[in-house]
Amino acid sequence: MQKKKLDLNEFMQGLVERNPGETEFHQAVQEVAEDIIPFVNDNPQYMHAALLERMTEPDRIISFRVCWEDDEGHIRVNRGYRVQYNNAIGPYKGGLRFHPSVNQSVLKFLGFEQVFKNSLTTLPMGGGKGGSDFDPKGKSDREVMRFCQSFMTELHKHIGPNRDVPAGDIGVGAREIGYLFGQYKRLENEFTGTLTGKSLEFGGSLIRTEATGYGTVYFMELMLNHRGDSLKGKSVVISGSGNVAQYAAEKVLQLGGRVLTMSDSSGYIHDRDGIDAEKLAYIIDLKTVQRGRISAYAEKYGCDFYPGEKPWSVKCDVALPCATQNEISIDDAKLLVENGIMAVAEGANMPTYIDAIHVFHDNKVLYAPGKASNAGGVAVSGLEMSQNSLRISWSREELDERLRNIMTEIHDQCLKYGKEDGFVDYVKGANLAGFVKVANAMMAYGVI
Ligand code: NDP
Ligand code: 2IT
Repeated sequence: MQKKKLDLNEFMQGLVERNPGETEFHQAVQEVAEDIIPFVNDNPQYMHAALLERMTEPDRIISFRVCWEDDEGHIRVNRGYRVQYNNAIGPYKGGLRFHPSVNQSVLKFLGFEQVFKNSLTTLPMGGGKGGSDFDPKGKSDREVMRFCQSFMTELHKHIGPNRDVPAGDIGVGAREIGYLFGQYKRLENEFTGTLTGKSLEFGGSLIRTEATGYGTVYFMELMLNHRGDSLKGKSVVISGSGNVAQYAAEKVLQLGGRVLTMSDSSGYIHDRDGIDAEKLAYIIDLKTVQRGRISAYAEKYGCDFYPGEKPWSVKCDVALPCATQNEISIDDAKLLVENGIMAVAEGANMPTYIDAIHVFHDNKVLYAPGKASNAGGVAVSGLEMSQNSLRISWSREELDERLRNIMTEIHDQCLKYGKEDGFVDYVKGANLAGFVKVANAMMAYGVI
């Protein structure tokens, strides 16, 4: 039977009806479908196999109650999830997010993006994402531990080194991974590489902490090099001050750029003298050890703090959004363009609204979507899995080299599928390259 060509609006209408209210998920699919639908219509083998329809439906979603006791003895209830999105090219792989905004829509968008991202890394990893609406902010270490143990008491049934390998994301760092892995190991009575982002003492990989931020900046440098330019001497605006933002800032400094801003959910700091290595060390301590607010930086170094604002009005050459989804609106994008922005690389997942992406494209701004530019984190997670399976650990230099090679391969794939008339559409490049590998694997399996 001949199948009718796909129409973007009709496709999206069906998706919205099947997934009511899941606006983040709709947005992530729309961004991909804008490129994939014309491609699928031109490549009937994918259209007849209903690949896009299949890839927009997760393999399964697990949702569960997480009960824990706070320090005052009150019983607390949160909701935990794991979205096992697609394992066509490897075990499900992706982070866990602990943040009050977590819901099914957010995790479906993240799981969907992860499938394409992991495909781009060249490593054999499927896509998944999970987490909880639990807020680690303001909780004691013991409360976080009790929550993590309860969360893992359910999650452990669904994960494993060849099934599903979670890692960190917003609100899940070394502390949480330690508690989660400890409980997993206790329940399974097995020491396997079932989580990544582990500490070095128990199977973690060098460079994993730095990988997402470093990889994002390597990707930015590759985009600029492709235009005959580099980061050296460029002014850089960064949002966020967590794991990704910290190591993006570090790599910018190493490559000779100037970091002007960082932020958290309460506002941003603008340091006109630049955030140097010493000031960055203060930020890393402030956010990871003291778990404080970014405004403390402004007090300490006497610079401006803008409560409740995002940093996009600061004039810069390069922007690195590294906080969360939907932080660059169409008006922010217009302002960045007016102020002469050259390039944007996403450290965060989906920080830019679709209409803002169009503004960057219309103005020939180099723009790298997160699924390409922030793939360094999950790539080094993949390398952590390899090291765990081999029961060895590679050196820092070797891992950094592998990370740089993977970012270069991702950039090459974007050029292959996204370069037209001298301009590189990195969104199209990443979407098509990510899609083809997963689609071909799914075709080989038949109708499942
Ligand atoms: P962290 O929890 O370490 O840091 C998150 C940062 O973003 C903090 O500065 C936080 O501020 C800020 N933030 C979080 N939510 C909001 C919000 N709703 N509004 C404004 N600011 C917010 O997380 P990561 O650095 O690990 O993650 C940052 C982004 O990078 C996320 O989009 C994540 O999905 C993505 N990512 C992470 C990878 C990783 O390996 N960790 C890999 C690839 C992508 P505050 O301290 O006030 O909460
Ligand atoms: O969004 C991401 O790629 C991550 N949070 C990292 C996932 C991982 O498995 O390392």
